[in-house]
Amino acid sequence: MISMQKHRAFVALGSNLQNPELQVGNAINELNELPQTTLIKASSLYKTSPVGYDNQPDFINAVAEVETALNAPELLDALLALENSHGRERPFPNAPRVLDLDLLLFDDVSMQTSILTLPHPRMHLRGFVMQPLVEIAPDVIIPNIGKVSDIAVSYAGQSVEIVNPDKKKA
Ligand code: PH2
Ligand code: MG
Ligand code: MG
Repeated sequence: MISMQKHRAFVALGSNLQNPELQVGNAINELNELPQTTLIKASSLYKTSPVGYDNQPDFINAVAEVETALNAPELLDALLALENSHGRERPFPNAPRVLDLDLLLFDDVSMQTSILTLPHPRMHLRGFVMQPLVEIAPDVIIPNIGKVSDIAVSYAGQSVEIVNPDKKKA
């Protein structure tokens, strides 16, 4: 029997269209349905102000940890297919979206190809990624950058607030 190598990966989820809390909540569960992939942990949902292109609604963001026997390009393809199944469109860079799934980390892989850069090159600069990540994986090392809990300190000008389920309106 061929032994399948298991990998540990972290995925950033984001949405700011069409009921973002539902989009991100459903997508977290759907990560567990991807081929050869198991959801290990998911962060809380966070309400975050837009970074990069300001003139758009606030986002819901989260980070999830998965175990997978897919390789990194296969996992990336599966994430793009999941985005598409939620009706993702790409009218222009950083446009509002129903679902964005970004591969942040894949084991301790550091690589740069035309389709995929690991670790995600901007992850450590983004509060909407680092705050959920430090909640579930403070001890993880970002290759060439450092330990998550050392990096996730302050992100001037960006609002990142945990969505407290108890405070949700019925
Ligand atoms: N994603 C971006 C650009 N800006 N801002 C927030 N708050 N959340 C995001 O997920 C996000 C963003 C590009 O993918
Ligand atoms: Mg993104
Ligand atoms: Mg993306």
